[in-house]
Amino acid sequence: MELEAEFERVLAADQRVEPRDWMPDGYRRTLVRQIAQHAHSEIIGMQPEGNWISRAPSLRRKAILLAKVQDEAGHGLYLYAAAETLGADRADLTERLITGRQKYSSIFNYPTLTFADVGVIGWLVDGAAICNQVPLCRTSYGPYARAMIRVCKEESFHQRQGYELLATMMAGTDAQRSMVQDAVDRWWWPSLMMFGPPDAESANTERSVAWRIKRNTNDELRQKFVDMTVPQAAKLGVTLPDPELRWNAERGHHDFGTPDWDEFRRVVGGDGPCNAQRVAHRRTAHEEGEWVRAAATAHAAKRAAREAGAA
Ligand code: BYC
Repeated sequence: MELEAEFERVLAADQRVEPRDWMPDGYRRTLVRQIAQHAHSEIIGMQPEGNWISRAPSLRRKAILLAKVQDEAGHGLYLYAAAETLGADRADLTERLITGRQKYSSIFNYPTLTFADVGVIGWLVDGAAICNQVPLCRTSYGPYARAMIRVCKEESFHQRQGYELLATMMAGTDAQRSMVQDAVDRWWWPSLMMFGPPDAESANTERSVAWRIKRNTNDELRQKFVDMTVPQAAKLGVTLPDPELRWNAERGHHDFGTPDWDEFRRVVGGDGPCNAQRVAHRRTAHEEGEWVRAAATAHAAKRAAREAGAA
């Protein structure tokens, strides 16, 4: 009772819960679920853009893309480390990902067909990620909140590089401009789906907001993203593919159409355009990396034995 009261006091005072503090089992389970899913998204998220590293149109674009994809790997590592502070085992989380027992973001199950997709992922997908993750810098679990601070700084850079790439293409030829518009048409609705199902259908939001794990609901953040993106689209000179999109002066927000939630459910359920390919690729990388893990473990053991001998 005392421990629970202390936990509630920490939440009410908007302080952080730390790894050694008492916490309800459901709070721990929810965090492991969300953080693991988030970590898996960063790691799987390397694949769609990684597809273009060897075919980037210039050395400059290749260097930028390499750095960005490498950042995503780093984000995955911070997040797996945050999950470990809750008692999760990283090898077990990876096993759950490659056997389809844990989710990752729906957005990474769509193909990257042209180099404009690299720009649109930076602009829209990283833009959506920022909207979702900036509030998570104030999430109630300390290690997750602290990981998010660095992640958000890097995501802001990613978003800017995407926008800069698109602005360059929009100032190019007609063929480049239509490539950008085609990519925007394909990625707009999946980007809106990143925020999760509508609040009325979101099983976890109410509990997670009460625990201050989530600081906003899915619909609040989706609205914020639309409001933020519309003027950027106008500045770029692209059209967002939604005939219902318009400013609503009364609400002080943009009205917008309804994403295809059947498609969302299909993609989350494993039946998107690239689900099988993404998981198979991750599984192969994991299996082919076995010798690296074995070598690192053997090296650590040898070093520990040498140090024990010297002592
Ligand atoms: N895709 O009750 P709800 C990145 C699941 S990384 C797949 O609203 P919650 C980036 C949800 O898990 C992007 N599944 O859930 C990386 C739940 O299923 P379970 C990832 C989704 O957790 C590289 C069920 O649907 N970002 O940005 O309260 C390059 C019901 O949903 C999705 C994060 O993970 C989805 N889109 O809210 C570039 C951020 N949406 O687990 C960029 C952290 C929902 O009950 N996560 N589901 O079986 C969150 O903020 C929350 O987990 C969500 C969902 C808003 C995503």
